[in-house]
This record gives sequence, structure tokens and C-alpha cells, in this order.
Amino acid sequence: MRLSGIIVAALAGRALGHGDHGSGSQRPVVDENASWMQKHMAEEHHAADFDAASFFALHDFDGDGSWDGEEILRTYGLMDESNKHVTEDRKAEIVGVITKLLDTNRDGVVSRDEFVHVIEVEGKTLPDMGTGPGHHGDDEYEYEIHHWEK
Ligand SMILES: [Ca+2]
Ligand SMILES: [Ca+2]
Repeated sequence: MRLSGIIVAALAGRALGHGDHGSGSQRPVVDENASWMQKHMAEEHHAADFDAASFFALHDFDGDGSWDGEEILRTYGLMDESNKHVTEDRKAEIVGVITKLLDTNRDGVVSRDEFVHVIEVEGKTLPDMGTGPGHHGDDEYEYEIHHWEK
């Protein structure tokens, strides 16, 4: 019994990724080799397990069923202070890369079905565009939407 207890503790320690070092105890720690999507979900949304549809819904900030360029930028943290040095040209380039990857019917926006198909059927993943983990506060966005509508 004692031995199995030790094994369980060791496995739990691995799963939590050394959660007792430092402050991120509620943050799932992902492997260094995890995709950008997995890192983003772990670091920004504290979610270790998700599917393409929930990833899509979480980043369809206005809930209209498709991703436009601004939502792609926000997903990548490009509406955040930490990326304010990124030039407009680079932002347009990032939107272009992501749109090219996901917008399979070329209508300029990424639908939920397109996203789910590319991720789950084609087995692709969102590339790391070098913009960090993708900071985007939903509360902040609500405020901005409200602000812009005035
Ligand atoms: Ca949308
Ligand atoms: Ca489309």
C-alpha cells in the first residue's frame, strides 16, 4: 500500500508539473514541445484539455460564429500592451498567415466549421507567431466594445 501511494504521488507531481515551485499552482504546466494553442490555453485560460470547437468559441469574442482579423489579432495577444511595439505591417502579415491557414473558402473570415476542420481533420495547429502566449483579457474587451459603440 505504501509503495502504491508513492507511485500515485509521483504521478500526480508529474501531472501538475512541479506545481509546488512558485506561484502558478492553478495554472496547468504544459510541455515545452506543446503547440502554441496548448500553451495559450494553459497559460491564458488555465485549461489543459480543450477541443477545437471550444478553442474557437473562446476566441470568437463577439460570438458571431466567425473569426475576423481583429479577433485573430486579439487571440495572439496583439491588442495587448505587451505587444504594442508590433508594427501594423507585421499584424497584417500575421492575420494573413492565419487566414490563409484557416479560411478555406476564402471569404475573408474563419468560420467555426473551417477552424474545426483544419485543426481536427487536417491535424494542423495554430503556429507560434512569436507574439508571446497571447494575452487578452475578456473583461477589457467587453469594455472596449462598449466604448467603441458609443
Ligand atoms: Ca467573431
Ligand atoms: Ca471562411
